[in-house]
Amino acid sequence: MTVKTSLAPKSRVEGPRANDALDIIAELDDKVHWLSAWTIHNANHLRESRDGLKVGGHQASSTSLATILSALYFGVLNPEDRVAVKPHASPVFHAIQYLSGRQSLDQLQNFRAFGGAQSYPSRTKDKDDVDFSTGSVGLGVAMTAFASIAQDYLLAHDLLAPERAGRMISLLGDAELDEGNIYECIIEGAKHDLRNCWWVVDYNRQSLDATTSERMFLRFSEIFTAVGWDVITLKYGRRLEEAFAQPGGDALRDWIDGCPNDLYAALSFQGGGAWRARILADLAGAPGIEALLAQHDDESLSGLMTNLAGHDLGLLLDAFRAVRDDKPKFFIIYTIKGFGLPFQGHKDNHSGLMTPGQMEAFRRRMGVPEGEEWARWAGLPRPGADYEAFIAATPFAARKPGPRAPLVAIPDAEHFPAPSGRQSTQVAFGKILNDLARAGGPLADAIVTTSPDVTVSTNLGGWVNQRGLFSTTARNDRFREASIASPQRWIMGPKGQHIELGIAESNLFLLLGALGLTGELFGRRVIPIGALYDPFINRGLDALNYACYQDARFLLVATPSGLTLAPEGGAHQSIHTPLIGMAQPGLTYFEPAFVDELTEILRWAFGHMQASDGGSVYLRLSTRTLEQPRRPAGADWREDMLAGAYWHVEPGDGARLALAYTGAVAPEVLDAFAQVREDAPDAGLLAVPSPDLLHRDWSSRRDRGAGSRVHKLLSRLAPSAGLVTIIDGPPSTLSWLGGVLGHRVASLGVQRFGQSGDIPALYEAYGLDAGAILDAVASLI
Ligand SMILES: Cc1ncc(C[n+]2csc(CCOP(=O)(O)OP(=O)(O)O)c2C)c(N)n1
Ligand SMILES: [Mg+2]
Repeated sequence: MTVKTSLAPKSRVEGPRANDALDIIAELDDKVHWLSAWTIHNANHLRESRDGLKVGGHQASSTSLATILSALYFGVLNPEDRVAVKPHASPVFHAIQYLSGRQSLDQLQNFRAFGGAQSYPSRTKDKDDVDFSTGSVGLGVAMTAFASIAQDYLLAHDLLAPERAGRMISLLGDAELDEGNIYECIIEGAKHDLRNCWWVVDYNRQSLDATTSERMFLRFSEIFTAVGWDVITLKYGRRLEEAFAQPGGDALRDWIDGCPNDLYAALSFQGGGAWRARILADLAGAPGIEALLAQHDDESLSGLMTNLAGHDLGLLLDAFRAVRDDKPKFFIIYTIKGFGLPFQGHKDNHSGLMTPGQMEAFRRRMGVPEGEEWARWAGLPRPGADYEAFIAATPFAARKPGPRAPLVAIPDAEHFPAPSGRQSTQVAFGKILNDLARAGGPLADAIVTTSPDVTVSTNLGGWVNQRGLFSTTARNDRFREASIASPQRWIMGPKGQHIELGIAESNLFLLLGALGLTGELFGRRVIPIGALYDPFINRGLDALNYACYQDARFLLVATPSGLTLAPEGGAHQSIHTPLIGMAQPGLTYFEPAFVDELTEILRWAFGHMQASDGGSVYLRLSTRTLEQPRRPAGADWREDMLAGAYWHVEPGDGARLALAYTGAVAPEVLDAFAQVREDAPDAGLLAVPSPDLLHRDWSSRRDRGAGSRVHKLLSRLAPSAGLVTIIDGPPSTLSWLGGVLGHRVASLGVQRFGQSGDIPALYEAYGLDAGAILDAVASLI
């Protein structure tokens, strides 16, 4: 089976009304230009300012992309298509939504204000229908590719009907192409037969600081062609093409083709007189050129010379509608930054704002009546009802919010048996997934795992053996066919449930982001699980943050972690990841020591990932094998554990001492604790599998934490008690416990880079062994 053939693009605005439609879209596009500039102007010059800060917004970046966006939304997009809009063209997106009746005036008037439309399109914060958040450049771009792979996964698993599939489209700035994650993404795309993905570059040859390097379009073209994309370059608008067809036109075209970016930009800023002088000087004596330029006064010449493809609506519509296949498309569309505004082409225009005087001139030029600046149709040549009817008939208008994706049932606790005997949390995690795969059921069928080339070493092998690798085409395991012994059985096909990635952690988080949004984007939920080495979270951190910012739901299993990775040394031992886990919104961090904790956490996580007020979950696991605890009969530790901490050994009331620990350092803690109890028999031992949940509950309360879970737990101790905290990670993960009730605290953890060794040597050197714990106890007593 292959999923390659099922989806053809379907543009529906065509046929006899096409010319009329072009005029209407052009009129709407004028309004989009106006409203986006006005929205920014209002935020900066008209709305009351309480703090005197410049509000900002990007008039130059917006006008650069406006016509491309108008073409897409009013003439090309289908309801199933999903779009990532260049972050600083947010006002254009909101203007289009406003004209389409999907955005309120109040939101536009409060652009960049608290509760108003966001500076950059935001799935979670904007009130209109943003498909993908953008902001950190490059990430929204790659997100569309991974969303397309996620869509193919759903199609192949019969979770999405082919007619519900769409094109995943990114509108990006040319400087975004400097971000390395773009290239990691397209390499991965090539491996996964990426399709139905368009990247549309607003090629204005300006970044934030300056005009960009020459002839990069050639390099981009080569790179994208090499990884299997169709590259479509749209350079000149039709007015310029007509000029090129006249006598002198060839010379003019050659001159523009050879014109350096900065000169072209500077002339665009200077206008008709400067264009004329420069071209006549450079092309003196070229036949026909003088007559060609003489047809235009300065204003007309300026319009002609800036008539690039990205500002030619008809050309754009034709180009987008000409796409008939699902091969990925890379559009390089020439534009002018600040097009039509007084600072067009100026190298400093990125954050330029029109002055009130310039805005007034712009209003008059756009034919917007004074006092009707916000009115949807004011100044346009037709009655408003015509525009409303037109927009209502566009294909995109048929987009409706879908019902909430159905929940995936989570099996009862007895289906999550805790593997017994000496275990590491990493091995136990692999076994639990393996058992789930074998037992089958809705949860096992909904899980999709992924890993950046560490599937085997993070112990997902058993799961993959049973559920196979996802690939749009079937492929057998040749090693197996040749009877070569291997514990791994890598059978690939459209029904596989593991997506194997190359070693690029940024791709892992973007894929988790896309898979974690399938419920929202495609109406069907999958349960994504990503496995990687804990230290390499840092490599993909911005993409992780980005996935969480969009409220994507996934389980991140990071293993091994900390100094317990002993012989692997300092390059692989993670230190500060617990603080990432605590500080990252949208992500709940757990670091269980024991397997019975892990199974409880996993069941909770599968629910939390699906709850409307839930989020993603990060498990920091270890390869260290630990003796599993025998819990006293009837002990009820589970509820406290899932809230972050429980008394592993209850303290006596008013006890003078407690140890609090997180994770795989448990054996040293238990050893030290046994010795402590000889002198202080009422001392308590607090297990803290989620410093994150515990801290969040405590710090988010307005009663200074008095009603918090940790307050209740620590109230068992005497006010003067000492508290020793221990984690194979930053001591600050737990040191705050001393602030809850003012207990004296000594915090042990790792504050220097690691190195090779065995665990006893490292824990001794870094002050985490039983001796160090006892020393800390002594210092408090
Ligand atoms: C990761 C990241 N780094 C830096 C920025 C700040 N920044 C915003 S836009 C931009 C460059 C804009 O150039 P381009 O992508 O060409 O867009 P244009 O405005 O020219 O359309 C930069 C550096 C950012 N948003 N994200
Ligand atoms: Mg640019």
